[in-house]
Amino acid sequence: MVYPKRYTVTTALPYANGPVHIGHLAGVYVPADIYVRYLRMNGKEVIFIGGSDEHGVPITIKARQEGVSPQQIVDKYHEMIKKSFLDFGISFDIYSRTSMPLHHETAQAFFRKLHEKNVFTEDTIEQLYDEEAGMYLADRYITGTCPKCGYQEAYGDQCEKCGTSLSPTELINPKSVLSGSKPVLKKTKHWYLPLNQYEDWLKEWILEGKKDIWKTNVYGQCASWINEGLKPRAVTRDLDWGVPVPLSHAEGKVLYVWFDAPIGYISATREFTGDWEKWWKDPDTKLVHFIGKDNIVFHCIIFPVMLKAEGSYIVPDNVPANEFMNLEGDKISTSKNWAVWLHEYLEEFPGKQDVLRYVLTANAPETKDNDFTWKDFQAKNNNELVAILGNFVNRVISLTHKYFDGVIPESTDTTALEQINIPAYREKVSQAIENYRFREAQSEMMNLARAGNKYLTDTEPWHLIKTDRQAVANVLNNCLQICANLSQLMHPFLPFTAEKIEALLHIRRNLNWFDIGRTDIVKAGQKIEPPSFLFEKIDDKIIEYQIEKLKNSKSAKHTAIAPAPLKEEISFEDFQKNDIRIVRVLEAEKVEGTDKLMKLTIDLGFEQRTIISGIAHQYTPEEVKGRQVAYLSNLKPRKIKGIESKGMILMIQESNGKLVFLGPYNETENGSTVG
Ligand code: B3M
Ligand code: ZN
Repeated sequence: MVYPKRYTVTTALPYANGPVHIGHLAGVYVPADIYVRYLRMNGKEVIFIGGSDEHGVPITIKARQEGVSPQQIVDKYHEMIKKSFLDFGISFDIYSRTSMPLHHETAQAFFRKLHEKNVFTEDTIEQLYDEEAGMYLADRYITGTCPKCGYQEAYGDQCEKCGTSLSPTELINPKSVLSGSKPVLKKTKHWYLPLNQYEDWLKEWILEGKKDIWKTNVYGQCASWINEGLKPRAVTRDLDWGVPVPLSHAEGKVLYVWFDAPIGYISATREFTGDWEKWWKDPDTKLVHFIGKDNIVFHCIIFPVMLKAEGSYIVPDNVPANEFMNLEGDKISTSKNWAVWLHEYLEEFPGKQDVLRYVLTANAPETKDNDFTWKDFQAKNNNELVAILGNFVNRVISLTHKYFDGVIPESTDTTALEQINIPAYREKVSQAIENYRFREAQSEMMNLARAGNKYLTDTEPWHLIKTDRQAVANVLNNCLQICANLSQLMHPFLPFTAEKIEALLHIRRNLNWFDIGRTDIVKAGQKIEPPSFLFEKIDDKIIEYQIEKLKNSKSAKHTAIAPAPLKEEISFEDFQKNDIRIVRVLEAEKVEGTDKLMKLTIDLGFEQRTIISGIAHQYTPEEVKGRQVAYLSNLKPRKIKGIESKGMILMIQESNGKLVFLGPYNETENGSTVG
C-alpha cells in the first residue's frame, strides 16, 4: 500500500437549525474522529475539518417557526452544536461556519472562476412561486407527492422516503410550506452546473476507478445516478438568505446551499492556516469525506464535478458514507422530537461520553441502518465496558496495591505477554480502521481486554500469592503492560477513558501507535494511583426513565409553523383588570387518572390556594415544587376533576408545544404584583 503524504478529513456540515443528536455522532462524527485520532497517533499529517451549514431553506424555515431572523437561528445553534462536538471529544482542528465573511468570499471566488471558465449554462425557467408570500419556492419550501414512490410529503429537492433527488416542478400536487397555497409558475433565470458534460469522467473515475474500493452502498448509489443519465443542476436560488451570486445581473439571487456548503470545507481550511493549498491541491494529499447516506450524491458527484471543473483541486479519495441510526425502532426525527440530543445526554449522564461513543460504534450503521435502544445501551455498558474493560483494569490496579503497595513489581518472565501477542491486535485494529470498519476495529480492541481478563483469571494471583510471590509479580507486571497497551489501543475510540488509565498508571503521553506491543510501557518500581472506577453500572430505573422521556417527548412534537398571530388591541384599563402575582409552589402532585393535570398548592404570601395546572405531561412534581411563578389570581374559580381550582399559573408556550415556566429573574416576595 502506498501511503499519501497527508490527509484532509472532512465531516458533513450539520445545518445549524437545531441541536445535534446521536444519529449525527454515529453516522459521521465518531467514525471520523476515530480515523483521525488513529492517523495522528501514526504520526501522519492530517487536518480534521468540521463546521456548521448556515444557509439554505432549512435555516430560513426554522427562523420563521421561531419568529426570529436566520442569523439569530444560526448563532444560537452553531454554538450549541460546536459545544456538543467538543464535549464528546470530536477532535476537529477547526470547527467553522458558513456565515462567516471568509466563506462568502471563498464561495463567491469559486463561483466566479467557474463562470469565467464558461462552465455554467444559463437558463430562464418557470418556477413555482407563492403569490401570497411573494416568494419563489425552492427546495424545502415546497412539498407534494413524490412521482417515484407516492410519498405525500416529499420536498422540492428530495423525497426523504425513497431518497430520490427531485426538482420542485416534478412534485404532484405541490403545496407551499409558507402559506399552504397552490403555487403558480413564474419566470426566473438561473445558472446550471452541466453534470451531463462530466459523465465520461465520472464513469472512469468512479465506475471504473472506485469499484471494490468505495463501500458498496456508496458505489451503488453513484452507479445508479450515473447510469440513469445526469442532468444540469441549478446552482443558484431566488432567496434572501445565503451567499449572494457574485454577478452584476443577479440581484436577489444566492448560491444554492449545496453549492456553497462543501466549499465550506475549503473556507475552514483557509481560516485554519494560510498554507491551505497543500490540503486541497497537492495530489499527494488524500481527501476523505465522512457523511451520511443522504449526502452521497452531493459529495460523490456534484462537489467533485465542481472541483474538477475548477481545475486546480484534488477530488476525494474516499467517501465512507454510513447508513442511518434509528432510535427504538423509529427513524430519528428532529421535527417529531424523536431523538437523543447530545446536550441532554450529557446533562443526564455527565462524564459518560465514552459510553455513548462505545455503544454507537459497536452498533455503527456501516452497512445497513441500525437501531439504538436504551436497553442495548445499558447492556453494552454493564456487560462490556464495566464487566470486561473496567473490571480488568480495576482488578490489576487493586491487586498491585494489595500485594505490592501500589508499586509496579519487577518481572522475570514475559512469555505470557508474547503469547497474547499484542502487536497482532494492533495490526487487526489498524487494518479495520484503514478500511473504515470501525465497529470491527473497536471489537478487536475489546478482545485485548478480554484476553487480559482471561489471563488474570486463569493465573489466579490471589491463590498464587501464598506460594510464589515472584510469579504474582510477573502476572501483575504483564497485566499492567496489557492495561498500558490497551490505553493506547483504545485512544481513537474511548479517548476520555484512555486518559484516565494513563493518569492512573502515570503513562507519558508521547507514545505513538507503534509503541503498542511494547512490553515495557510502564516501568517496574513506578508507583501507580489507587484504583478508581472507569465505568459504573447503569441500573434499570435510569433506563426506564429514558424510555419514558422519549415516549413523552413525542407528544410534545412540533405542530405550529407560523408564530401565533397577534391578538386584537385592548385598553390599559382592560389590562389592569388582570391581577397577576408572583407566588411560590409549595406542593405539587399528579392528579390520579389524568395525563396532564397537576394539583398545586401555592403561597401568595398572605394566603395559600389550590390550583389545577395542565403541565404534568411535561414536568414531574419535583421539578415544579419550590419554584416562584407568575400567577393570574382573579380568574373565576373552576372545578376540575372535582377539585376547585382558583386562578392559574402563567406559562410560556413555545412553537413546538413545550411549556416553560415564567417567573422572576431573582427571588422575590411571594404575592408581589406584576403589571
Ligand atoms: N447540511 C445536509 C445535512 O446536514 C448538509 C450537509 C452539508 S455538507 C457540505 O445532512
Ligand atoms: Zn419518493
